[in-house]
Amino acid sequence: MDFMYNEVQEMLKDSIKRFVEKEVSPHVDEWEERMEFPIEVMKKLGENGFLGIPYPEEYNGQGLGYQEYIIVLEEIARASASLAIAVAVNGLPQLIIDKFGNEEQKRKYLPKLSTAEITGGFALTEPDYGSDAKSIKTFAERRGDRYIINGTKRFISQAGVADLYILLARTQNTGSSHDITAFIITKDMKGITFGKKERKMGLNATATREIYLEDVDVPVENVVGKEGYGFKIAMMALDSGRITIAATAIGIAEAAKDCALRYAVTRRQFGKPIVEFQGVSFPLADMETKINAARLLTQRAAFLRDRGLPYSKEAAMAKLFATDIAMEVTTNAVQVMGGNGYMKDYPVERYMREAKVMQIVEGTNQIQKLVISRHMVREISRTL
Ligand code: COS
Repeated sequence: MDFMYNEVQEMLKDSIKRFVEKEVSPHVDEWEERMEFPIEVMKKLGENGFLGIPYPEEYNGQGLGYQEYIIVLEEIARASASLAIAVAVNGLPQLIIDKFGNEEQKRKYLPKLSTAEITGGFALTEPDYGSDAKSIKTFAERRGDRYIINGTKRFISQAGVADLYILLARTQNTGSSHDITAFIITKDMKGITFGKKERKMGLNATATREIYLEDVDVPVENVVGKEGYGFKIAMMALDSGRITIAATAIGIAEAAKDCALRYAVTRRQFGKPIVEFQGVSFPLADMETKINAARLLTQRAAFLRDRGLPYSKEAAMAKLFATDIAMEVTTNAVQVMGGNGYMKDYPVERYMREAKVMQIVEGTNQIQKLVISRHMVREISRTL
């Protein structure tokens, strides 16, 4: 086990930091205010290789791993959680096509997703089925070499912005998770429309919309993996996605801690910097400790994934812990900064709003506890 970044990881951290300072940080307030997604910056991330980090070089990837990918996500999230989430969401079709797609699908889509020539999304959730993902109702009826898909997807990040989506739909109606199939659908397909932009607590630069599918005619070659294998594909993708959400949450927490710390050493009350009061310095110490612990958990999940070892429980633990501490850290950062923390003149109130959704996306933290405890029961059962 090695707790130091290697040379490649150090270089990557430096280059993404420089990119973020130049292309992201100066514009974040404007993107959030105008609720506009910076697609041109996403494209620059792609052109600079940051979107293809854990994918094979033959498909325009960097041939690295999740340990490198989370370095990039954390740095982006320190400046813009909206952009980090868009990168993480783009990663779901990337990893699904990379892991489960056939050669033709990989050649057709992976290089473009890695360079952001096209961007991607993931459509699982429906108005009536969120945590209970295996009960989705969107239906794909097989007719010869086509599927006709009808249904509604809800809370889809980047819907309307992304060009391509991995969409989960039932292909049978027995109620089993084995009825679900993963499809590649594209924005331009006839019968696909998008709902209004949802008004959200945070991440306002990203678009969240419903997707309506009315007799969408999808060729059989757009099935990813096999018919009936979609639920497992979605679950495995979410295992990886949870690592990216943990990294995003750590980025938000780091940014909040930095802001609070800078404030605490410069703000004076009762004749001295407020950091000299334990009521301020101890919460800062807790922030630093918990952020570091969350990063270690996240790095461990990424380490296991990169080695092809089981990591589902570790990814859930990383997501649970990192997002919970991001909520705690951002809330306490606002508190350390008092009235100024509550004002929009400082970014900590935004970090607090952004941290909240991290406890919800890619499986609520209650679902993470379900996943973790089921693994624990399975592990102990083997010894009984
Ligand atoms: N990897 C591979 N297969 C998995 C898996 C995983 N991580 N998790 C579940 N499966 C498989 C199970 O092995 C089971 O397969 P078999 O029927 O062949 O035995 C099948 O999937 C059904 O699993 P399970 O019975 O555990 O399903 P449940 O409905 O009880 O629970 C949860 C699954 C709740 C964990 C799942 O629905 C979930 O993660 N929900 C949250 C969804 C989510 O994260 N949404 C976010 C929106 S997308 S951003």
